[in-house]
Amino acid sequence: MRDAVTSLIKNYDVTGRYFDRNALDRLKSYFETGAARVQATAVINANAAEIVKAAGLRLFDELPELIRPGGNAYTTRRYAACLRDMDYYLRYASYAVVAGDTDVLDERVLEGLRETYNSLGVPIGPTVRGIQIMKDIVQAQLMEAGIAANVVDQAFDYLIRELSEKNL
Ligand SMILES: CCC1=C(C)/C(=C/C2=NC(=C\c3[nH]c(/C=C4\NC(=O)[C@H](C)[C@H]4CC)c(C)c3CCC(=O)O)/C(CCC(=O)O)=C2C)NC1=O
Repeated sequence: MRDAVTSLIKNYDVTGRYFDRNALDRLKSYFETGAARVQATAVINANAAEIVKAAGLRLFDELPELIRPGGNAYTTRRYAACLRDMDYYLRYASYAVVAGDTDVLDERVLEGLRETYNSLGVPIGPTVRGIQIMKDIVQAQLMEAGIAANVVDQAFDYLIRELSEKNL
């Protein structure tokens, strides 16, 4: 599992190069945003349960068929599984925010997920929507706390993009 620094080291070491201007710019940005990324994670941690709950309510409000008979989140067990998945996405997104890298998402979350979801009939589009709603809620909380909200973009956008693309 890699963070922004170890990813760069890996990429440059493969070809035996010293860091160039581009690498140094990326390192600079990683360190300059460090405090904001840690603060953003603290906000996510402190509000995780509330974020997941609010996002779930909003998602089922927008797409009520999910929790009606025949919907994938219908029955208490599947409703709970859905919210648990949202909690996974939020927690792993918070790790990726700290790491400044999406490798943890590939390794721990996205690997094999599509196959699992397809075999269980878990709909991808609504899952992606749920992640988008969590991103919106987190960003609103960060703005309220005076923390640069864009530090969470990379992590959430990566989850959204990877999940969407793999199922088109
Ligand atoms: C940390 C990495 C990780 C992920 C991501 C993960 C996801 C994951 N979600 C699952 C199920 C599920 N996931 C959902 C989710 C939803 N259904 C909907 O309609 C909504 C759109 C959506 C919520 C937003 C549901 C309902 C199930 C249960 C499906 C079933 O058992 O029929 C399963 C099958 C096994 C189980 O039920 O626990 C896995 C592995 N597990 C992991 O270890």
